[in-house]
Amino acid sequence: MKPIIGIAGNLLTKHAEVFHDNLVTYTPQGFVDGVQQANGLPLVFPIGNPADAKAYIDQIDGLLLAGGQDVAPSFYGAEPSLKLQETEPRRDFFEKALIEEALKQKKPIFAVCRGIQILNSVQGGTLYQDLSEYPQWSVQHLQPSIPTVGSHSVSIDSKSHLASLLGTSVLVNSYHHQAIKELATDFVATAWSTDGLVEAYEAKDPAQSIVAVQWHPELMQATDEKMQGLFNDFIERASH
Ligand SMILES: [Mn+2]
Repeated sequence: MKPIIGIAGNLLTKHAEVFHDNLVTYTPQGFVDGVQQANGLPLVFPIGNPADAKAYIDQIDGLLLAGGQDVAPSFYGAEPSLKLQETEPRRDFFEKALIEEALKQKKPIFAVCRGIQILNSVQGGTLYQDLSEYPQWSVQHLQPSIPTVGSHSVSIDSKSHLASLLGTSVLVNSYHHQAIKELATDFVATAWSTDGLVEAYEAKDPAQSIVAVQWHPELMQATDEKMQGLFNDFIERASH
């Protein structure tokens, strides 16, 4: 049996001509490709009623949290700063319910970009709303170049699960203007950019199987075996 991977989908809220201005539910293709190439069965969840989270999580072996909008600052007790970008509160509340149910059922989680941020927010952590407001973050985290190639390095804790997959240093792509500020106490940071920003974390509780990364492995997996390796590992974790 192939493990079933629930992917929390997004809603295209900007009217797109190609869809005749209709609203469209979607997930970036790299998540589908990464899961399929790892022999998993992707299942995209449209944004829905938080009360349905259990019914969704009951059906899956792992939860994938994808990239997208900024998390609403109210989720971590902050007011919106001037450089906050688009938020989608319906997605925030639905994903919060999916996360809480997945943790309750101890289903493996793979969180990417916005995913690392909302997971941290739901568990009591906080975010930087825009890195340019803080001069200490001196590495470019919003790369203007193509996403298939990494731009900044991260150093990885040699004792982490992530290091067993990527080694202790790797080049990652970077498309985030927000980042982890205070990490939730349930998590332990496992990778940092050279300016000290948290780029990955895992769960402290060995009963929870979580890999969260700030970069976009789904945009590198087609050409980078190590990044496909994160998907292979997720499917492996979801197989138990
Ligand atoms: Mn980065």
